[in-house]
Amino acid sequence: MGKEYKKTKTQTGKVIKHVAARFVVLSEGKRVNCIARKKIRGKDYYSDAVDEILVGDIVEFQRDRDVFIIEKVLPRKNQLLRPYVSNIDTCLIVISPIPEPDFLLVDKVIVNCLHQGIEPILVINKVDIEKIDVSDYEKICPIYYTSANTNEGLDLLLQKIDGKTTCLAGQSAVGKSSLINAILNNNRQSIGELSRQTQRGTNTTRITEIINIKDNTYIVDTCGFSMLETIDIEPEDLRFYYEEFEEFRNDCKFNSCTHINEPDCEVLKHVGKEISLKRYERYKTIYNELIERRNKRYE
Ligand SMILES: Nc1nc2c(ncn2[C@@H]2O[C@H](COP(=O)(O)OP(=O)(O)OP(=O)(O)O)[C@@H](O)[C@H]2O)c(=O)[nH]1
Ligand SMILES: [Mg+2]
Ligand SMILES: [Zn+2]
Repeated sequence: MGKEYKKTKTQTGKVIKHVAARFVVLSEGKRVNCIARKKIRGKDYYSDAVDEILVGDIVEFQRDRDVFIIEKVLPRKNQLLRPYVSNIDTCLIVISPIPEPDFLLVDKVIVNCLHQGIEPILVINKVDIEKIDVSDYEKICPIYYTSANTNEGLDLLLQKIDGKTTCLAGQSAVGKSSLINAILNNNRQSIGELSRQTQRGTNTTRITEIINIKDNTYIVDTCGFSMLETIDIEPEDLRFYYEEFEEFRNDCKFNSCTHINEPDCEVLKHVGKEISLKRYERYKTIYNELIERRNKRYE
């Protein structure tokens, strides 16, 4: 028996691709083809934390004879449904002048991101056509202006997501795939190719690949609006995801004030001033949707 048949030391890497029973793990700059140890795929392996291996997972693997086997999935920072990936650090919420932005969707994604420990970043794409006014978001999240056509703003954006794993959210045709392609600046993934790959994007379809831009920087493309899975929070907790309420909420009469219709609500007094009226109205819309959903649950 040659030396190469011996079990080797444990290595760590990130799962960047999943096809059938094979996983591509990026480890120290090398792509390693791995398979999973059977027990990992059962729910009992890691209590309820891990029930399978997802793209985005950090895994430990070992060489066993001539195959590499994933032995362990390290605890996840988060796990998304759409896209179906784990360990996301930042989310680029892309809007553009065409199609016209839907800020209710933007706000829902922001809440969802904050809930999952993901930093939301607003990306205003297609600035070569027109710049959209997003002053409502200046205090809410970082804002980047880009054009996938002229490459404007791409360097700054790339700096922001350096060393992170990033997903994209945004209506169809705002330019998510174009931005990735412009960033990659090559034709490794054509727009058409990416669309085909993710177009089956129902809730259950898994994303098969995350793109390694450089070193520890990864990006996940998604088709259409993602990060919109039902916001898993109670309506009463929605207020905590609105940064602009923070400086006023301690002065509301009630600690439990949701700033909807309680008496002596300090937050309400600042709507239309420090607090954007439109953001506040959309807050109420999301609040009511969450109430409705809860009522349905108990019907
Ligand atoms: N003028 C202009 N057009 C752009 C820009 N970015 C993308 N486009 C165009 O917008 C269209 C849609 O771009 P995609 O990158 O496919 O959009 P997407 O967000 O990935 O769409 P889905 O995959 O359907 O969700 C294409 O025709 C692009 O050429 C930009 O910065 N400026
Ligand atoms: Mg796309
Ligand atoms: Zn209040």
